[in-house]
Amino acid sequence: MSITIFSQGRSTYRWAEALRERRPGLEVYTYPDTPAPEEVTFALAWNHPLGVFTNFPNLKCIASTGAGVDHILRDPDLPEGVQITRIVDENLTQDMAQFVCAQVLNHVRGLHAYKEAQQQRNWKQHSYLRTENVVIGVMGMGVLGSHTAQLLHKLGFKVHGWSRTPKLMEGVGTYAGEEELDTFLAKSDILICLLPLTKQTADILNKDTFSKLPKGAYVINVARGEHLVDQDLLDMLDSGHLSGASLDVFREEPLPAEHPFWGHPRINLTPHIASITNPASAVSQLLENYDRLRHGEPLQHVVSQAKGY
Ligand code: NDP
Ligand code: OXD
Repeated sequence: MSITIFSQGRSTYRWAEALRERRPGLEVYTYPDTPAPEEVTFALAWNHPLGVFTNFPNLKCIASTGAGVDHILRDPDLPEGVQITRIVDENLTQDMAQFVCAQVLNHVRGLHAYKEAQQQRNWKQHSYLRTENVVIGVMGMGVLGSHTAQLLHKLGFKVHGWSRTPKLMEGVGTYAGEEELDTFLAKSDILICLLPLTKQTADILNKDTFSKLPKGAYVINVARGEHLVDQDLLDMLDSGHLSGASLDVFREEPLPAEHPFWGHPRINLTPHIASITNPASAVSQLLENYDRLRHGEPLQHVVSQAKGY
């Protein structure tokens, strides 16, 4: 039995190092340097080359090195019967919630304006919104969304969430399913997307969705670039219906230099850093699953391939 890391666009070195440090003697390879493909039972994956797993006949588990698994499930040639797992990590959860709070506070306190004003040596005070007068809608009330909603609630915002199945959360209003989406949107001064990317959620941040938000709403997408219809966001910003957006994820990453988002005055852009999995912190759950697999025990954090998350 051995572990192989399949990753494009993200470094494999820290994962290999963390695995070897925590479990000296463990056979860890980095694709394509895999001497015996038939020995590989456990894969760590981020944006792997599509179809590659068909060359590994004894693969039993593909573990995403992130919280999302869309990059694995988009492969049409996944081996039958293989289990897919994802990272659920306290640090990742806290980092996401803190990043979103930072973006929200930056928006409600209008801090961008002061950066521009500083460059012009312009001393001018602006009024700002108080937290209790702002309603925040969180799309996706899973591990990351529910923690983010709770932290925003603690800061004093009015918060409500939207998910596929109904939830009960103290201090946070909840809506579920397509039938409650419009009511949820109509009340969201700030809309945060923390949905997984699935067939049902792709392109969900579109003109129709935005038009149901109150005028002047602000949008934060920290989930996946494919949730957002780029041109619809630009149109709604230019029409004045939306006041601004914070984007951390994009259809194409790195975002191409000629993309209009780069230079847009009302878009705040970060390079997919809202919350980054730290191998040193997350490696223990991967090794736990590796051991469970060897002992024929049920794995943790398995995703439903039917639901897509
Ligand atoms: P979870 O699987 O824990 O939560 C997903 C939530 O979305 C659940 O509440 C689920 O509803 C809801 N949902 C799924 N499908 C629908 C639908 N069709 N309609 C309404 N709600 C739906 O995921 P996480 O919270 O762990 O992560 C969310 C996403 O965040 C990841 O998939 C990833 O894409 C992104 N991410 C981004 C990072 C970054 O740095 N930018 C870092 C980490 C993750 P229900 O509860 O009813 O099942
Ligand atoms: C993740 C991510 O899914 O980094 O963890 O986007």
